[in-house]
Amino acid sequence: MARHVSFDDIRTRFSSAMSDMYRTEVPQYGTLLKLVADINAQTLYQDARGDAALADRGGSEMARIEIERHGAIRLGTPAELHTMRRVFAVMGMSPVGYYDLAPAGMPVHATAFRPVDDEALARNPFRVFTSLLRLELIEDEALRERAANILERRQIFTDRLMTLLDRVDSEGGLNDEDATAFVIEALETFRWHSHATVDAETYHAFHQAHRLIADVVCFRGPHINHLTPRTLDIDATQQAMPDWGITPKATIEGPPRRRCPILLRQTSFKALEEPILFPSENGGERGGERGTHTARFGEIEQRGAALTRRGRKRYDELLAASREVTHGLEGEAQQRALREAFHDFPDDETTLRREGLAWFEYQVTDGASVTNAEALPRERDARLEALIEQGVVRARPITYEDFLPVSAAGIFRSNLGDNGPQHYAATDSRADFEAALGATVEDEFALYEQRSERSLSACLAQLGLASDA
Ligand code: OOG
Ligand code: NI
Repeated sequence: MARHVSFDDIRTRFSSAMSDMYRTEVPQYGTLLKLVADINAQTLYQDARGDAALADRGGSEMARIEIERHGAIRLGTPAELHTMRRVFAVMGMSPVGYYDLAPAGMPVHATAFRPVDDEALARNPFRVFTSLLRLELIEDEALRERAANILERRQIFTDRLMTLLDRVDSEGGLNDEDATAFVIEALETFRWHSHATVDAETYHAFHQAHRLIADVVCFRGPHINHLTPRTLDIDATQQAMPDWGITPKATIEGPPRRRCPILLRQTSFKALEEPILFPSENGGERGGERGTHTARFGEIEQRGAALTRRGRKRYDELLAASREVTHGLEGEAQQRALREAFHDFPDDETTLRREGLAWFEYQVTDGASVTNAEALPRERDARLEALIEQGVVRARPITYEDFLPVSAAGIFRSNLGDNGPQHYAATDSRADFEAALGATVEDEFALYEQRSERSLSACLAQLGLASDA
């Protein structure tokens, strides 16, 4: 029997094919890639002459940055989400986290599909923020039904893709030829279609209810709406964007600039106004009315350390409190106020670790060994600190691999405008989402904790120390 291609390889083939497709569809994305590569090279160069903190993060972290992307799609029905989970599973991507965007005025809830184990993340941490439309939040009953009927009839996956998914289920994987076919077929689902599937009047009715509804309901599939490269210096990238003919949104989402970056900082450029064609009277695709649709945009991100539950709670509190001082501010003034608001959030790795605010992973320093195990503290945390102090063990922050709901809402809003309700009532819809998905979403905090624990146990074992002292 022919050998199966690894899910990691399929993910990399797919993300690279998607990047090529998006570059053709949205040329500004190609410009953004060049700009980010430029800034990353400069940052690495400066860093190599400075404290070498980045290069120090280990070869694999640097190697993945060149190919690292996240994208986003918006699905219309539970069945679509269910099949999408099967598609991403073939790329070694699992649903992590639940994001309810209703309180922020978006009639969707979401998860992020991404690889979860260390090795897969190091190879290619491709992620897709995947939203599901919540039709029940449309108030107008007739409109709600119209949307449901339209979505019911569409098929966003090709027949060949469905066959290949069944093959994975029955045979456990795909051979090279099938993997190639899989990438081609899966890409079809993410492709942009300039032909709307509904007439102009229907489109405008959905658009009026919420622009997001028009975007999800009126097209043949869930076009990829952005693909985001990772920059090592988001402030420098944001600043350089206008010189490259790109206009960024006014504020960077997420935490302020810090010496020790935490979580995720993001900025985007406005969605393009693209020509679309409505079907003609007789239902044909030719000669219909012309219109425009804004859906697809560009985004950049900078990633820092994953925070523990405790650290995240403090981040959420400070961010909420900062609203008062950042309100109405833009650009540098907004960032200055935000930095001020985060003043008390520790900004050195040692304190972040000792206070249990960020996740770290541990590694035995090259050639190091324990000379006097008896003299080490017995209690685990104290023992770890002693080993770090003695230079036997090194601690490195674990990169945040997920998303931030408040930032995501900001990204949605900057591209969809502020029409529609400012917020929908928060209801506990996680169970509905998981029922549609056909799986529970993984807990991001548990994943970071396991990663940290695993690295610590490996260190202690390597040093010949018991892990449960
Ligand atoms: C998704 C917006 C969220 C992010 O990076 O936070 C997102 C969307 O607009 O569909 O991609
Ligand atoms: Ni994004």
